Amino acid sequence: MSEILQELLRVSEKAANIARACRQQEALFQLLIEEKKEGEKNKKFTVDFKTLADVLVQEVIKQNMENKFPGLEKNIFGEESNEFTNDLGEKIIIKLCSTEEETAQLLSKVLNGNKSASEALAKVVHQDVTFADAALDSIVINIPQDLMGIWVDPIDSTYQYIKGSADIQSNQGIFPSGLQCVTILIGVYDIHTGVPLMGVINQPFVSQDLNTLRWKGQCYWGLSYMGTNIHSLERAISKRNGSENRTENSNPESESSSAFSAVISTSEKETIKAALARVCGERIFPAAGAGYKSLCVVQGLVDIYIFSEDTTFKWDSCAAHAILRAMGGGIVDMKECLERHPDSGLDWPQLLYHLENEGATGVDRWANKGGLIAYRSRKRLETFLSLLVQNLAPLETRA
Ligand code: 2IP
Ligand code: CA
Repeated sequence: MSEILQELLRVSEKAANIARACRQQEALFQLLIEEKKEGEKNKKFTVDFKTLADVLVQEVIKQNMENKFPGLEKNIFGEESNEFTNDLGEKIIIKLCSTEEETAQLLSKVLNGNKSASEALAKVVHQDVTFADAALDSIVINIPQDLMGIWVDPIDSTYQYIKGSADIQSNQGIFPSGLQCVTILIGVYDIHTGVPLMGVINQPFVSQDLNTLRWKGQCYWGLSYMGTNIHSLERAISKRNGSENRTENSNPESESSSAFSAVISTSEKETIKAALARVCGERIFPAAGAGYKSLCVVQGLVDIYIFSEDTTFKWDSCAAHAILRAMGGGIVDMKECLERHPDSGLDWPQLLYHLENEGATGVDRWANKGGLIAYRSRKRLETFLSLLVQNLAPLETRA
């Protein structure tokens, strides 16, 4: 059923258009600017515009999927609720109406009558988008629809989105901050086993045309189901390797002894950073956005994305996890990896997506509570872990 994946790609592109429109269209951009002014939040508008953009993108994804695959919407989950209350105390459910005019009217209720913004937003929401990847046309895969759950992160790295820096320099291809760190994440998992099956990462702001100031984006996908593993980087990798037919990973196992590189959160603990410095030397890259950091692993810019805290969630990791699985990698629970005896012979503890954390409430029910490590090559992960354990041990006993 690559039809579902094709549709996910299309709706992710629609979502990317909305994200770009909010930065590029004057009426909408003004609302984002308002967000930036400290202390003025919510004074002018009933809702944070950022929250509205997030919710709207999530609803667009949900309702477009529902239109094509009725019933699927009840298995689509995300962080945001689509219910708002306006100044008059009216409850407003944000949804796509059947016409652009109706959607504009609904949006104007939460935007306190801001007509130009509501109309601009409704226009882009209702715009038709075509998006296809020829590589997907040839694949016939039947994943039963009622087996699929979907995690959506409509705009990951919202802080960078609002801040909107367009002129950040990358360090060896990796952006520490800026609009490049913004991603739209859609991950499909098996509702019975929690294993990720399909993933789409759309990066709406990759490069900007300095004449028109328009942004171009890029989209990555992967599918891993019953022995079929395909992903969007396959062709780029085979071209780089000089053979069109070659389909394996760009990161051959023979590289296992070369130096490691990692992306980390800017809020990573000092003890972990110190241990990582011993393993990776200079090749540690702080970057914003959980989705963006995992994309750096997908793109082969680094070996590892490691995070020791419990502040990423299922919607942050599911899409990248599916793509990495299709590439022969994965995302594992960091705490469990470190507690495991290296010779246990057990499989690495992959993150799963179908079960809530016991005893947790609110968003924490869906936290990746043991932290995470994302990787492309299992062999590399194993070598990395043994080095990390050796370098953490003396630090931890000293602490
Ligand atoms: C956030 C966002 C942050 C990330 C955090 C996510 O999602 O990706 O950047 O923190 O874990 O939950 P960090 O950048 O330190 O890795 P959102 O932007 O959707 O709230
Ligand atoms: Ca997020």
